[in-house]
Amino acid sequence: MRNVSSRRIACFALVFFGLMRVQAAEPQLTIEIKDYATMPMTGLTQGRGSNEVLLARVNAIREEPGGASRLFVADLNGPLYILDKNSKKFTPYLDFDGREGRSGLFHRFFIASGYGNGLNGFYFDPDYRRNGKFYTVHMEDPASTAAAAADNTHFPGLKLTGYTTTQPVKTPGPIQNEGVLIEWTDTNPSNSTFEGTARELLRVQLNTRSHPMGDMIFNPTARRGDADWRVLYLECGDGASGESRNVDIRPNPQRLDNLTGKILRIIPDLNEHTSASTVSDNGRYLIPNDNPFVDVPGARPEIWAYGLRNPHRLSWAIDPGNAANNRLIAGSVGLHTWETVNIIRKGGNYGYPLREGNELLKADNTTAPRPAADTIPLQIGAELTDKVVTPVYPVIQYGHVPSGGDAIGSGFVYNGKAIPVLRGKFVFSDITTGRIWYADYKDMLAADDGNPATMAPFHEVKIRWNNETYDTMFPINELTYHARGGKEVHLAGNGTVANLGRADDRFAVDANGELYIYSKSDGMIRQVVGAVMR
Ligand SMILES: [Ca+2]
Ligand SMILES: [Ca+2]
Repeated sequence: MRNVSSRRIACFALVFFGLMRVQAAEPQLTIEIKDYATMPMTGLTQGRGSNEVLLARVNAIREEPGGASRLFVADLNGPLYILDKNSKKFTPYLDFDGREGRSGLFHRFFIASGYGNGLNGFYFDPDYRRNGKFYTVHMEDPASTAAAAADNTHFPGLKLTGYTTTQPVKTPGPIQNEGVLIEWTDTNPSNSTFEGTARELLRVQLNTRSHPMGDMIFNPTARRGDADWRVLYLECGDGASGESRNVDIRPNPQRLDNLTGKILRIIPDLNEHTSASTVSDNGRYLIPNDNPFVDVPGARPEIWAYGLRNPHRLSWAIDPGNAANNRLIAGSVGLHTWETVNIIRKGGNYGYPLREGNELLKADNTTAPRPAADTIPLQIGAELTDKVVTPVYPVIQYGHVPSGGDAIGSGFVYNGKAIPVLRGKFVFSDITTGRIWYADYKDMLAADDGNPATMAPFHEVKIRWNNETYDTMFPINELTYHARGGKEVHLAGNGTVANLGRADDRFAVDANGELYIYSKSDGMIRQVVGAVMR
């Protein structure tokens, strides 16, 4: 009897101290968020499809350089706003939605279906304070019979003399969408209206409405005289070619003769780096001579990295001591199995659609263990070459499982000053579930080791909002969606893991590196105002 009791006590003690050990080894990070700004509603409180019922399709938030205290905010549905950081007032700056008699700029603008369609991307030129330049990416319907030219009727400050569209860069197979990159020059950045000129730089064919072109970024520590100064990194999704059963388009992310499923690197300004670049086919931008495929016959010289499905969010991790150690990070949405965070290497082949996460992706779109000889053919056109390359693998991956999610959002290595506990942490979201995780950036660097089996550990983050603590953003978004008048029972869209709709959450950073989280479902921008680890 005594033996049994002491065994029980010993057992209890083991469990108790075991739990203590687990708790001590795995402290819980909780971030505190506050409502920051309520987006003007561009969706419907009750509607059809997955896009209409998102209250505002906020998709990019960038702080104006130079300390003007203004955020520029893009809504996929068309508007580009200026948001005053003090008054929280939104001022419409440009509107891209010129469909069917609407008052915006582009009559072929497309938003009707596909989660990522509309005004997808917005970024300031690093020299914006001097030159007033910024860049946008939007989607157009090439089958539209509307006029292709921009229409400045409602934006008379836009001078269109000499404005012409470009020939689209061809993508093998049937085409549903075109992604359009435009450079804008505002001659007076100090006011809240646009006056100046625009140049279409690039137009890319996409096979379907899914996984378009969108996010872009400049290396934030590059200065005048550096090779990366004013050099634009632009992601282009695979247009859903890689999962297609149509074998004529399935290899597109692997083929170096097209721009889909790629990270691109170009110099938008024809007067920059002129001695270290060549002029693009369409004459509108320059291609740096140190891009990896400039000397490969048949390959598109714009390509910086490839073999990606939907690398829709880019960020830079900065080494303040040595800019050569800066790393470009891409979150890429997976098919049925793995969501991934990738450290982008020059010329890297990220394997898709022959790999997903660190597994083999088969022709039936299921995964299997990697082959013993882990190489894939170098492919430029329709035929394979006799060369092979070793794929580059993610540094973080999570599955489509109850503890995981459906679609990676965006993430940033926190570089701000207000919340010291977040420093050195890569904080990222899952779009549908509204889950938030962090990984230590040093673990991500360690996982970028050429070994597909090693990944950075990541840790779930809880969320404090209005004096309650939540496991995910989902209930916060759903409460707010209903509080703003949303009439649907659940949030819009599909998610296998999230089940009832999509929370639709992503992170952004301001000029000080402070974090914001924004959501399409409830059309809200929230600021991360604190964090505790205990
Ligand atoms: Ca202006
Ligand atoms: Ca690894």
